[in-house]
Amino acid sequence: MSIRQSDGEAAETNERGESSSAAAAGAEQPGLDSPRALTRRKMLVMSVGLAGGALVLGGMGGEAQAADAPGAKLPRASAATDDASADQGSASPGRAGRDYQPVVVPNGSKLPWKIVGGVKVFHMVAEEVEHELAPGLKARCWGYNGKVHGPVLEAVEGDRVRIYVTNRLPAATTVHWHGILLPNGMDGVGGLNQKVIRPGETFKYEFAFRQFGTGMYHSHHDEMTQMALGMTGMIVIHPRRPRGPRVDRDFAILLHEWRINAGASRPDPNEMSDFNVLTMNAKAFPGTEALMVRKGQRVRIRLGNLGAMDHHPIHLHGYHFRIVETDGGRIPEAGQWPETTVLVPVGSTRTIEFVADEPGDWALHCHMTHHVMNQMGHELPNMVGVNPGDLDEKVRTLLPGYMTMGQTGMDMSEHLGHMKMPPNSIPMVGAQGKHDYITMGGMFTVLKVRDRLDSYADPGWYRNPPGTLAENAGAADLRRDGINPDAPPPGDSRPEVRHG
Ligand SMILES: [Cu+2]
Repeated sequence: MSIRQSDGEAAETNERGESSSAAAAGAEQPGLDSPRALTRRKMLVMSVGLAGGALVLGGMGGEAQAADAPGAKLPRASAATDDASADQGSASPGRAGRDYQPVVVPNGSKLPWKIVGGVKVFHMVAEEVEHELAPGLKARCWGYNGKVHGPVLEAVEGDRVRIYVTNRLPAATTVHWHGILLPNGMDGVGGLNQKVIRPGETFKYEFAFRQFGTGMYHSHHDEMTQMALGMTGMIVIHPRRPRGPRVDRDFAILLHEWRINAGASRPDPNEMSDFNVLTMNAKAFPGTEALMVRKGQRVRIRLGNLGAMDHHPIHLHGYHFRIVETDGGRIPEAGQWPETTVLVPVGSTRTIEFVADEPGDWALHCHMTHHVMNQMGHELPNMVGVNPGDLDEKVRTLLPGYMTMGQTGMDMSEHLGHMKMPPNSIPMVGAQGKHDYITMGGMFTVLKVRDRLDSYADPGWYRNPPGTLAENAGAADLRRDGINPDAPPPGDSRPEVRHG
């Protein structure tokens, strides 16, 4: 079934929003400024009006940021508000740039929409997708519209949405709108709220967003299988009127966990506890895209978790942030407290905000240390402290290329060059960083804050100003500060310990 526009006059589309992160681009929709569109909006205002919801200019939509795509030019300063919208009411379908600052989805995309008769119309297709979780690791997953996870559904408080869901899977499915206030029959629990969507069928969901904030969507039929294979996505609903300080950068990251045996081509939905691929927007580091921010910008990061079993304490380096919102709504300012780690439980969203006032490359990662490992890092015998002697040579007569690993931990940087990886698998840890090897993989990404940015394309590694980088101490430093590196450590009074 197709919802390609049947009413060429009335429909407006955001086809450009289809590509990665660029739905933003939705800021300039075809037809936005056509007299016809304005007339239509006026009509909508009258027919759909939201009580008390006059559009406040200079708020969320005040600084029209046309695009958040990598490479897109940054706005110089606050742009003038779209005057054409000055006489518009609030319940016409919300527009990027005018009504909201588009959300950025690292490694992800946003669901295109069109407006038909005042309703935002989306079309989701549940289907199998070959997805790359990190360079060198692909899996046959289930997702939506060719993406894993599904594209972010972005809308504005008060928007009425009609969402078609076509099932191109070999199994029945449904879609549940997690955290969204809606009529019971639209809630999407297979069997309880609706008939399941059988293969080949298209169902129609329709409701108005009575709220703003961060929600999620996911299959609610054979949940264990379908969510494990990737059938999840985020919902971002911007407020119709500004609430709280305006943000300059608004990111959405969905957390997930997978069991993909090395060499296997499908995630294993039967896994209950031993997940070996941990992802942000379905990418494991080094596959994760960095978050680019200009110094001084106010940043919002929306985190969601639709993994099977694990809650993730997501830790941000370099900043103190506030948790401003859950999937149950905005937290009143008096109820917010400062944090450096936010626990994102399964089936929840948490939104944090902070002002990026310290430049650098800052780690943003799950603090469960096994969640920043990739495949194969978890099932090895404990070899720490073991001296393999000539074991390797002996074993190599039986197993060419054998190498004992783990005697000093899991820093594999020395071995990567001559390690033979099984096909379709990724090293258990990290990637080369600017200064050395980064021994984290999985649920790890980087927040890149720069004094100046001409675009949101990745600016490369941070250049530390002189005197602000930890480095090898010189003998002169040690002498000056009266430190003998060969002496017992200060405070270590054990008589039997002799160093050097
Ligand atoms: Cu975690």
